[in-house]
Amino acid sequence: FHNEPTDPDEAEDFLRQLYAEQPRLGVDARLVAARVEQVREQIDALGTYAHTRTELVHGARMAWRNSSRCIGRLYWNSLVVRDLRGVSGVDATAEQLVQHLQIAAGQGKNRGRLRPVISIFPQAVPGRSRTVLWNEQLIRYAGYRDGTGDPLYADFTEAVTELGWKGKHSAFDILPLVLQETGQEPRLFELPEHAVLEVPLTHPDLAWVAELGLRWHAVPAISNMRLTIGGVNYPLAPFSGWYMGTEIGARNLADADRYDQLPIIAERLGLDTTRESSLWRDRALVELNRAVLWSFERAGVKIADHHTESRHFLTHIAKEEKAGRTVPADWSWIVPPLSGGATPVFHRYYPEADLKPNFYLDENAKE
Ligand code: HEM
Ligand code: NRG
Repeated sequence: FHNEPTDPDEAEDFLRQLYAEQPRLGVDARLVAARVEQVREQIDALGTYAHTRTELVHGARMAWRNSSRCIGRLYWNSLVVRDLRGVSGVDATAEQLVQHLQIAAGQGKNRGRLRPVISIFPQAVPGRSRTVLWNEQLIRYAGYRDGTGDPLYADFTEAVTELGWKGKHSAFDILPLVLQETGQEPRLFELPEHAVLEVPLTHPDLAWVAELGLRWHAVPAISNMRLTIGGVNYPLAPFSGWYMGTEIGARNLADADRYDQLPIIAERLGLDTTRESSLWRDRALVELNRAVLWSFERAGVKIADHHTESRHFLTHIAKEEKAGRTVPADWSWIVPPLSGGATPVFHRYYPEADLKPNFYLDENAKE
């Protein structure tokens, strides 16, 4: 349940690291020692302690920096941190989640200029109830038993249907948020249209791609990972940046157990799907990924291609090493699912340390 008392040694490690790597905060050794002492006293008395605003902001950025599976870490130090530690209850939480999506997508003339954002809700406190979000991501598409939509969310869709939700039964129905106060019934919150930026897919050369009716949402906002900073757990801390095109074009729309579009595209391309050696899957993948990147770019919505993002990741490693830090990374997640060997991240290994602060996936958050 992750609301055991805070480990004081983990708190101390974090505080010492933070104030050592941020000399600009002007906190000298004596002040760090005093802060460590104060935190130990708070933990003794209350079972946990409260971060200062600086500790929260920098702790969240360090958690991103330590995320071994993330190729997008070059911009870790500019993460926008929303301090929502004072927000609880299903209604206020839902309102702030909607606001997260609006800030992340950019507003007014900046709509489409995506900004990396994290919204941090109250920390876990021993014995205290909290507001739980069921959704894995803030924006996801429903999946129906007849195969319509995203099969990955068929169980979730069934669960919200039992709670009274009714989808339009299109291939891209946005699922509602499900929020639950400990000990109470879950409540559904439909995302308002203005909070969900989406891009319909077209293709630079193949006009028929538009007829497939494919689309994807602009903001990937993971909402089921626990943020841990200095021994304090934040069970609800959704974060978002922007997509790398392959996440959509080589996985979400391509996987056989997701939208499974490769056979459809290969057929429209007139390829020989009876022989694997025609490489019809590969050719369909390339066209689908071109469609994703082209459509987002034309719509003015930030997206990254896997070649550029791979180069940025190596730049990130070089910068970090200059700062005296190693970059833990998980090869099998870092290497893109398309043209792996054509990107520079493929041709090397990475240290695999589990550093904190970090994000962790807990067992199914609901119930
Ligand atoms: C995973 C890219 C921002 C934390 C990933 C993955 C990609 C990616 C491609 C692998 C996803 C998969 O294979 O399903 C990016 C890009 C960003 C970005 C292009 C643009 C700014 C962020 C931010 C955070 C973050 C802002 C947190 C503050 C993570 C974490 C994972 C991850 C924790 C692992 C998720 C899991 O275990 O399921 N990222 N990311 N990323 N990213 Fe990033
Ligand atoms: N593959 C998932 C999203 C995982 C995280 N990716 C990001 N994160 N780009 C999907 O929805 O396809 N981010 O915070 O930008």
